[in-house]
Amino acid sequence: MRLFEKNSTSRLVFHPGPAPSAPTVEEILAGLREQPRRIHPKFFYDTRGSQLFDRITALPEYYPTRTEKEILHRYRHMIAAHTGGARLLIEPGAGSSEKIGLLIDALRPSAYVAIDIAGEHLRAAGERLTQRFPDLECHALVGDHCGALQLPRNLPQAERLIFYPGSSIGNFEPRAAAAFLQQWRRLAGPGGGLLIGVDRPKDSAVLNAAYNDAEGVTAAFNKNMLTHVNRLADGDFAEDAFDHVAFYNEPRQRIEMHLQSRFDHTVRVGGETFRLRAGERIHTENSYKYSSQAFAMLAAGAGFRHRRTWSDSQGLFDVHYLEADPFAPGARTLH
Ligand code: AVJ
Repeated sequence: MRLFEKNSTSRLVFHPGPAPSAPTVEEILAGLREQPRRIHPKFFYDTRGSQLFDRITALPEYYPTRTEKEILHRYRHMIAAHTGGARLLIEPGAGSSEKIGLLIDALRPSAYVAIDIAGEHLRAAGERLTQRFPDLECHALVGDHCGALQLPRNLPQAERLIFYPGSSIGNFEPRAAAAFLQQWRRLAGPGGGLLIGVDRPKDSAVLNAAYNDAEGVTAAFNKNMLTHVNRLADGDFAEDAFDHVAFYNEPRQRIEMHLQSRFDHTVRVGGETFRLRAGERIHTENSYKYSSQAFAMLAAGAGFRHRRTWSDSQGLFDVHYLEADPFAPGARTLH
């Protein structure tokens, strides 16, 4: 397997990841055997899923993306003043790399590493970015950022800045989110930082609308996961045998997404049979919301020092800048 492909015309270095392995199929089966059944949200993002998510970000009801972009654009110079330039910029779960485009001129990174599970989507995004910023050294690394991250060798030895926008941290259970932030503090290393987007708790009506858009794009995004799973694990799920269910669980401060079976039926996945009753739900995503204080505390517990928060005028969304705390336990390791 070639470790990387260098595009002759652009400064994009593409690092193809390992082929989906048996653990992926086993992971899907393990989730489906659970009660309630569940499928990990990372399986939303095949090429069609990534395209549907791009459509979600443009929906009138789905405020997080445009609100975060507004914050990044409005405060880009202040953000750069806090982070300092010439950093090695690392973006796990980069998707279409649209948001980083708002910051490149201000941050002037030594290089940019985009990591995503959807290889073709990642390569296309990398091509677009290097066309827009011809001097940018851009690495596209295919990989699952929920797992252990192995960065390519021969990257610039600069202080690191991890960029994690979109409130994707909300997909993790709070305890797992803390463990994830710890892993990133190690990845950031001494003098490293984290620039992270976090959606705040708010009125249920606003949140429920954001995950139940009138056009039905979120429903299509949710159901497309079944078609992706069929391809990955030799399944025979039928999308129209399910209804999209999404609601704000206020006490847990999270959006929950499920796929609800319309009638009793059986599905076969990876050689196993699953009996689904009418009304039975498969859990597909949690999206936790954090107040500014709650997130600063979570990050502090993971060894980050809170430096600064930028928010929009309506207080819907936060962009936090945190620095790796050199005195935090285990701070010295670098990956
Ligand atoms: C990409 C995980 C941040 O939870 O808001 C959008 C995914 N799910 N609509 C979110 C999503 C339904 C999104 N994140």
